[in-house]
Amino acid sequence: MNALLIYPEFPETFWSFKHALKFLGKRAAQPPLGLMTVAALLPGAWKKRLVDTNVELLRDRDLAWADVVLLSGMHIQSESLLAIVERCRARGLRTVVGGPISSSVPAVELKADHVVIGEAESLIGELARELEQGTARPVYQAAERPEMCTSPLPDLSLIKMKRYSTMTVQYSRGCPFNCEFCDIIEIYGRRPRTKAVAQVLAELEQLHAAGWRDSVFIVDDNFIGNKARAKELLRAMAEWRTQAGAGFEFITEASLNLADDTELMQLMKDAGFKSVFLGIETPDESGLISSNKLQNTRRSLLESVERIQSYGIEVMGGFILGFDTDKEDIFDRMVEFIEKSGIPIAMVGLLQAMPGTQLFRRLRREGRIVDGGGGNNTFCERLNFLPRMDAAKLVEGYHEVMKRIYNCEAYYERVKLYLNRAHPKPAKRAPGERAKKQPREPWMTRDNLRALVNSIVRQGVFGRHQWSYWKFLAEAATRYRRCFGAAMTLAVMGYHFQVMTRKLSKATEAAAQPVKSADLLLSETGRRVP
Ligand code: B12
Ligand code: SF4
Repeated sequence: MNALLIYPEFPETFWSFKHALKFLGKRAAQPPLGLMTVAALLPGAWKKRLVDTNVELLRDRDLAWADVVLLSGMHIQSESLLAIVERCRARGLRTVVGGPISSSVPAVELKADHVVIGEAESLIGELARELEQGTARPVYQAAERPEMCTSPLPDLSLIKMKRYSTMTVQYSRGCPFNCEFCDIIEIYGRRPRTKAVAQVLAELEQLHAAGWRDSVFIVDDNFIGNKARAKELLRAMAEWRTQAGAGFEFITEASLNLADDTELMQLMKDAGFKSVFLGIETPDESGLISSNKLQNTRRSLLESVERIQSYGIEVMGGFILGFDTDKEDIFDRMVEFIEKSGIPIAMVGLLQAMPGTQLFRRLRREGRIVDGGGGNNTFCERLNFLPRMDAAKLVEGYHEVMKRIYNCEAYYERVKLYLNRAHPKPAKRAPGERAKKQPREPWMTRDNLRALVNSIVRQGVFGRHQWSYWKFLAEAATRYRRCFGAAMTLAVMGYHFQVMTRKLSKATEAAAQPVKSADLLLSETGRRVP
């Protein structure tokens, strides 16, 4: 069989990093690890090709070559995914759709010949056999969540590695917490399932052997879901990194209780972790309690963030507006919190009731669900549920928050606050005291240099906020010389968020009327007409 694996295109969103990637000469942030894993699970005798439409074109000759097309994706990729399925159907080509999208969109709406719900490890053998025999069923649902020891080494040979800014490795699936809005725990479960240390090291080794020397995203739902195991892995990663030499830096996602474990933070630092994405959600404790985000309560969120930053780890934060408990002052409180947090990359989104979640079930019981949503909560002007606050006010407030936090000056202030905490000036040595040996970070790499030149041209010469940019650049080169690379990377990321925020404002202006009328419809009937 000739199997063509296709990854649909992402729309332009805050998370696409599109405008920052241009600076680095990259086309997408990360490769489609789900499809690379599926490829490794398919029978060895099958021939495989992978087309990620985010970095290359899907050509008719690829489709002509294929006997079967396997697609993966998130809910947000549905438009592109459906267009590809349609293109295949027009040629009479068999299609299989899997990945997170199949857990959020009903199988019939995906229009594929076969839909796979859940993780591939336990059912791919049966699917492949039945595809060969021509007896494959319309829907396959994984009966159980497989242990991670059954997950193979992803097939790295299928991707065009140089077109991505970051490579990915998955260590665990699932998260022990129980946040009401979360679909992770519905798709991947609440018991963290981890790979063996040797499996992870083999994946890193594979990347190293392929010439990769850059950042690696450990794409776990919650890297510290099982702290004891994470520590064991981190010790091994630190040792591996010492032998592998410079270049590898890690990013991951974790829960905020990371801040409670100094050993864990130190181990992450030693293993080369440079940033961590945390779901902070809201500075309003009643919102955290009502959404069951209890691990974020009974603590100072700001102090927790600062503690993590003090280990040289950048915190990226996820924030949500639209909880039932949100009052009108939530917008100001959110901006104030983000300013004080020193979190440059703050992903503020509108609450979305993802199908399959506890939130969706509750809102449906309360008659407040409008539709299944589109999977995008950071670039949208419509909600898929009836909020407690006036919907138009909520959407307007959200856009206002984005404008304020991605205002050039406000953004650079946060970057500086973070740099001061994560890369403090070394303390003055006492007379006669010898300098401690510290592992030196490269001041400037080839990629950094390329980004810097592009950044000077786009932001400093043609940008809209040249004065703020040059002021920041001057400070980065003098006061923050010790972490100049990190400062410039964040300047480039800021450019993406500034462009996206401008686009968001334009979209709001254009949509101002429809938002209001749709809103009236909501308040009168409790349902928006689709
Ligand atoms: C890394 C990551 C990203 C990366 C992009 C990675 C990429 N190239 O696709 C970044 C950071 C850019 C990102 C962004 C977003 N992401 Co994201 N992301 C992830 C994360 C953490 C890991 C993805 C991964 O590599 N997994 C590892 C692989 C091995 O797992 P897998 O893809 O599920 O594949 C397995 C099965 O699904 C199945 N399978 C997969 N495909 C196929 C295909 C076939 C044919 C078959 C048979 C089986 C099969 O088999 C595989 C092995 O078991 C997941 C969480 C997760 N646990 O997966 C969220 C996740 C996929 N993201 C999610 C979301 C919502 C987003 C955003 C929309 C967030 C936002 N608010 O804007 C954005 C959209 C992107 C954009 N450009 O705008 C949701 C998707 C929910 C959904 N139901 O669609 C997830 C599940 C997390 C969550 N609940 O919040 N994301
Ligand atoms: S901590 Fe994150 S992954 Fe875990 S349940 Fe809450 S939202 Fe989901």
